[in-house]
Amino acid sequence: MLELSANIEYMYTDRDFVDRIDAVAELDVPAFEFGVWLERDVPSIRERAKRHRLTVANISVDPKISLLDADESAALARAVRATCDTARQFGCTQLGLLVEEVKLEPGRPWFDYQRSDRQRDERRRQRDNIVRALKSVAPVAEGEGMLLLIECLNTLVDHADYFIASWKEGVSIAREVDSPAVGLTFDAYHHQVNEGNLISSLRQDIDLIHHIHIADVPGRHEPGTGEINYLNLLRAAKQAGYDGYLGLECVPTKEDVGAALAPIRQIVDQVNREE
Ligand SMILES: [Mn+2]
Repeated sequence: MLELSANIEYMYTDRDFVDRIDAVAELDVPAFEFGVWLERDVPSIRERAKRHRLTVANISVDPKISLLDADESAALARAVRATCDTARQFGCTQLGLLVEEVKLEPGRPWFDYQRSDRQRDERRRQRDNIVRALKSVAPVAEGEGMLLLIECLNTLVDHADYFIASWKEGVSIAREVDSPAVGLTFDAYHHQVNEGNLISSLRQDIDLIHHIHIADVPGRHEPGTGEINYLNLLRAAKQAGYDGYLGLECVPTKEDVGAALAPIRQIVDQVNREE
């Protein structure tokens, strides 16, 4: 069954962070998620989630550590351990992990790095560092019963210097790590901005996809405001065997968030009813 999870970093931003959980409960969505947690009031978040019987679907590994840098492996292991401890308090078993940014030449599009041998070699070295870093922390996550989910972000609109700009590269990294504790978040918004081909990607690599993020293009607003056909996409996800959360990482266009989310809720209900 597909279930919505509201990302409270993106909605109700005029409210105190913990109070946003009350707003999610009023929406009658079963789960919420957020990113980094070190500067958040973890006990209050836990208490509020429990009060409303809401699931915490996903949090991010914190502090953010660059997986591109081979010297950071001890810091990464510490961050993963600490995040597992926090996630356990919420009953959350999925940890988002961003690999961070290429710092060679900020603002340069990733495909430009293919032009010289030196740049190609540097990118190759950084890619291998990501694989090595993930292999080193995979047993930690596995031992804790947690999933580490890397994510591809778009480099054309929002994250010019982020390393994993293509789904294929993210998949190749996860396949090389080859751990049941390491998979991918499929972010339909980022994927559509950088490369499109959403349904094919999703079908082909569904075994690695443990979480889905949704928003529409352009603008990262709620599904239904742009060019992504969420009925067909979510139907394909369900038919391929996806059975999990759809993290709403969108900035609603309406003050009435419930009204903004009505179309995607209708789509999720419809897809869930289908055989
Ligand atoms: Mn995302």
